[in-house]
Amino acid sequence: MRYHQAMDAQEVDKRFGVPGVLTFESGPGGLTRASVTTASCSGQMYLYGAHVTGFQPVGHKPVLFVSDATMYQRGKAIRGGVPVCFPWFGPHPSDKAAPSHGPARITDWELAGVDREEDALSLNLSAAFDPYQVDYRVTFGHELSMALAVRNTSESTATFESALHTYLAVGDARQVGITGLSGVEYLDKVDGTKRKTQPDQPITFTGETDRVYVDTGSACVLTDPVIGRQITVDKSGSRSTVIWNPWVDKAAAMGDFGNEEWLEMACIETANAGPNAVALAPGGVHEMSATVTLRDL
Ligand code: TA6
Repeated sequence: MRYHQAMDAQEVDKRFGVPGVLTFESGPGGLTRASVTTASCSGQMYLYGAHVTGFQPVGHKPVLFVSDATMYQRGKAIRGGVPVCFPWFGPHPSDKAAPSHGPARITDWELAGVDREEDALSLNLSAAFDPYQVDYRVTFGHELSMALAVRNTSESTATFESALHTYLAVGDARQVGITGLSGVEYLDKVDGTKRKTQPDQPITFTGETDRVYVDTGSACVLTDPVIGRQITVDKSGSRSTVIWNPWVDKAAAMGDFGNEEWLEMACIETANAGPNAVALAPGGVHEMSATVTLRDL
């Protein structure tokens, strides 16, 4: 039985809930929220936008950042967690009225099923964005893994961009370092989208940072000396990695983001964007996945 927003949270909980392990409730804005508790972690996601908003391995602090100022209302993306950007990244190339990062994160997804493993639990969601059918599997366990499978249902090649726009929670964005992209070229969106090359040194935040690293399949490691941990974002089926921190001015300009919250987050986004957009043959399927793991320092 597939869930659709037409069913209320109570009915979803009756059909898919597992007492003490997986519950569905009507969250802020009346959005149906899934709460997961396994032996290894707790997790949270909204069916609206198929939006993961929480992942906390047992004995660790929350891994994902969600703004205290986020709105939970249809038509607006939740600010933080892991927005699903699809089938375009950033502003629509031609339609100014089209939603930033595409409709996927402001769409009610169907819950197709739930799978339980040893100490992990997976939610399988799906949605259609013509001409694409998209299946999204999120597994909450020792790791957080997210896999986005896109099928082109049309008779001609279709080109899309995608991103799992992961907001990581950090102790102080000015003190984190991100490795894994040395020598990789990037489009610097705070400097006229100029193409540059990452020197052989960790990426640090000293101002607004908005970079699309291209032609890279590398994992990234964020080292956080304040919280005392390393977060690894590994990936497959992704040729772009976006690194973003809005810093002071952009944070102040965002209505759903606290003025000081830029200190508490860093985005490492698993993507196929810009020159790495995916041209998918008729009937073809493309899968992109991101896996987030923690290690204490
Ligand atoms: O991933 C970085 C980025 O493309 C930035 O340019 C910034 O716009 C951010 O996404 C957030 O976009 P949003 O539409 O969620 O405000």
